[in-house]
Amino acid sequence: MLTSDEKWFFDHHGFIILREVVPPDDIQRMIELGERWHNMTLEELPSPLTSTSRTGARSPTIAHWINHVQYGDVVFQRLVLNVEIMRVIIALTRTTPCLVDCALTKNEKTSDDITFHASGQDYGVEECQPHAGFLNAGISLVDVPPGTGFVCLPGSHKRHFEPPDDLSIYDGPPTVINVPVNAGDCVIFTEALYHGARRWTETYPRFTVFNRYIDCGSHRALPIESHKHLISPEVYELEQPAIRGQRKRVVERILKELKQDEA
Ligand SMILES: O=C(O)CCC(=O)C(=O)O
Repeated sequence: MLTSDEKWFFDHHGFIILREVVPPDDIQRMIELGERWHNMTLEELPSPLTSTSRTGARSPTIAHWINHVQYGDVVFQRLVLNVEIMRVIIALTRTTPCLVDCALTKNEKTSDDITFHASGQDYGVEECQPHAGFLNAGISLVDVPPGTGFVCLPGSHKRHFEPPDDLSIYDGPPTVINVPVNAGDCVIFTEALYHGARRWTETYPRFTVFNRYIDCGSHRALPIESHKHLISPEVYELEQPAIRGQRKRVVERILKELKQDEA
């Protein structure tokens, strides 16, 4: 499912970039919904959409995100099932992915930057296949020029040694790299990789969809049974607990489609 170059790149860097994987009409629709929902209060958001960035003791200038957007419009369900993205997610989760979050984030010039953080230490290679326990597919809906947006410490997902405390997201290569992308590009990274985001610099807002997956297991919040009718059976199944050795029907369908494309 992954080419030799992709395996090498992911193992070496902790992320992979997929270019132009989302159709322009879908990007436009997601931006329109992003503009609409981000102008709403928590109470105004259509149920079951919510925002954990607006609850608790978070900074008022944090880059806000809206969770459960796949229940808000089919365009986000198409993104969850995007074959190019799922090809990589299925491979890196050893064919047992569980969708645990689907969030639409808006960064403005006034939004806080995001310092380096990482989660889990479960990156590994088994029978020549890289795998990760917690993956994030960040799909950019806008062009993100060099100098702003996603940054990481390439290779830090191996976690053999912890990075020094004094590294800044504004440091440069070779330790820190910034990943410029265009609208429709997707950066898939393991959450074990130290990553963050530089302050947004452009006049238009930065919209990104972050779809998160785990390799086996389940998530407490998903699926949302009371709103199951708002998502397709395939997205519902993707949110179901994933069990090692048991392939979901949606995974089988995508693998079959990929095989047919190859032939
Ligand atoms: O905005 C970004 O590109 C990074 C987001 C991030 O740090 C995260 O989702 O954990």
